[in-house]
Amino acid sequence: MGELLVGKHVKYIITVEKRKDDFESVVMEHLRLNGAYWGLTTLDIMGKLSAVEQDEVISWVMQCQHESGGFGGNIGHDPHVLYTLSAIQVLALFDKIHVFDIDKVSNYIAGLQNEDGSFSGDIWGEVDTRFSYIAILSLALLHRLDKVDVGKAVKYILSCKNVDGGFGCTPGAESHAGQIFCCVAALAITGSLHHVDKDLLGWWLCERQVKSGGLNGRPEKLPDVCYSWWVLSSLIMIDRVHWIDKGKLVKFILDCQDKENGGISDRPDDAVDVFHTYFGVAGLSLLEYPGIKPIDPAYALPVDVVNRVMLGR
Ligand code: GRG
Ligand code: ZN
Repeated sequence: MGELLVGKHVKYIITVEKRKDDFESVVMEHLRLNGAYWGLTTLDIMGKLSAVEQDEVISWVMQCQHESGGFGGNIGHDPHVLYTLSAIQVLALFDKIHVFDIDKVSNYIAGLQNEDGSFSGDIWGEVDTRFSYIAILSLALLHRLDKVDVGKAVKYILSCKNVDGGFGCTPGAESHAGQIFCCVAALAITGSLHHVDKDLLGWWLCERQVKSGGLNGRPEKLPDVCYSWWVLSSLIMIDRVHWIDKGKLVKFILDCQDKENGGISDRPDDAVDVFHTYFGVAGLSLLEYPGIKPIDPAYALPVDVVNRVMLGR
């Protein structure tokens, strides 16, 4: 089995951050703040966050803020909770959350809660359990969870639970590993995991491992490195990670590396991108791969950053 090519991945992430005109950068333009979170968190858990110019990143993040208090994916783009969370996470990595006007940002997020406890992603109103997670995580990191009705938020998430133990994006929607991660993590952050049938959900999640060792997101689908995050973090939160073959999953992730130019792809021999590089390295962190910092499965940030932000340590 190969090993994690840390030096090559660091170089790949830094080059993607700087390149502005190649294919991936063009496709990613509207998601740049998400991309910054993926790339910088990956660098941090590999112990290489100092390789980026911190002041430049923070100044650019702050320019992505809209007058409503929310953040867009890039300068001049419309605000959305997805990018607002990335902005908070990036500043948390650099221990710079105090740079925000915390009440302004948290009022923007709290204003997106609906009467039934659900959250919209932005003013256009799309509702999804992804946005429940994002709102709860963002407000927790800002110490402003009291600005929303947490009881109702939890009730809405539970209304998206299915008979297979999983969760979907809205009530009645099919279980999907990505949505399961969002719902389980939101329940973990709010201290509500007792509402999850851990054996039933753990069974559904561990069945996601296929012969190659990789994980898929739903029955009959292809394995993909990003599910090493969505599935594995969920299994850890419900204390059932010993139900999968960890060694085989490590091998699957390492097999998805571009051994020449760095970066990790969704499955062996596909093209690499920053998203899958993050989920590959973060997955290895959850699997306790040597030399990689531990990442928190609910907060999706390095454990030392979470302790600093949440406990002031
Ligand atoms: C801070 C980690 C973090 C997340 C923020 C954006 C978000 C919150 C969560 C997204 C959860 C989600 C729905 C992930 C799934 C992404 C994905 C690979 C979707 C593809 O689904 P399909 O059905 O692909 O097109 P499959 O794999 O089923 O073929
Ligand atoms: Zn993927």
